[in-house]
Amino acid sequence: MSRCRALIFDVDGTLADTEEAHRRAFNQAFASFGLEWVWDPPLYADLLRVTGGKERLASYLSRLSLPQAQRRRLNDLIPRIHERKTQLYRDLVASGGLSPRPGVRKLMLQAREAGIRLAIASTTTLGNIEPLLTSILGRETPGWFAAIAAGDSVINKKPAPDIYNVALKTLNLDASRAIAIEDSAIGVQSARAAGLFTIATPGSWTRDQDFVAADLILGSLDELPLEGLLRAHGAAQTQRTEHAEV
Ligand code: XBP
Ligand code: MG
Repeated sequence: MSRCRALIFDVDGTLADTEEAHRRAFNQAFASFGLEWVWDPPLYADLLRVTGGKERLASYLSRLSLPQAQRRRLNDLIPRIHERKTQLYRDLVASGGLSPRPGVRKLMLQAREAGIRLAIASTTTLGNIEPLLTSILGRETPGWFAAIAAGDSVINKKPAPDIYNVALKTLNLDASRAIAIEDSAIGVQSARAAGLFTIATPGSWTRDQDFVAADLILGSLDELPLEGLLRAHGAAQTQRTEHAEV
């Protein structure tokens, strides 16, 4: 029997396929600062190995060969570029082109009906989350979440476990009592490092990554109802307890 009391969702790529909107917002922000940087899809897929927009920008900058004074000036500009990118991203989200990935809404409704709490653990900027939830799932949905852990509330972003630990602390739950849902290998690493049973639902940007660390891999959340997820969680917990006792 599963003792799961919460589902903790990642955001980008898990709730919706948002990375194209992030990519476009980055490129629009670069243009507005007169920078000739263009992050095309293959480059962006590679840059996704660094989570967090500001960290991603710093990592990109470190790849460029630049005179020291210019590097310093651009490094100092990162917070402003990122602030602009965040505005542009929210505008794109508000324009309404995004939809939830299959099964997301149904799973949330099933969990609410079963008295299982919902939470979020994401590296994206905290202020991006409410507009996204409102846009893809409906105006009332931000209120469905008992914990929203995001962005700069931790120093070490995914793959570190910190953001999941913040969510668990807010929920006042041990890791064994929750399930994490992720779309990327880095996210799975983060959730597993926090001790969570972790379901991977790879998306368009992450399909080719290595999900060996995940407890369960699904094409989408539509593939298994809540009951099935709880059964898999219960079986894994029993196995872990037996393993610990040997
Ligand atoms: C995915 C990310 C995010 C976004 C950018 O986060 O890496 O950093 O690409 O967001 P998750 P910001 O899958 O954990 O939600 O620019 O707001 O940092
Ligand atoms: Mg993600």
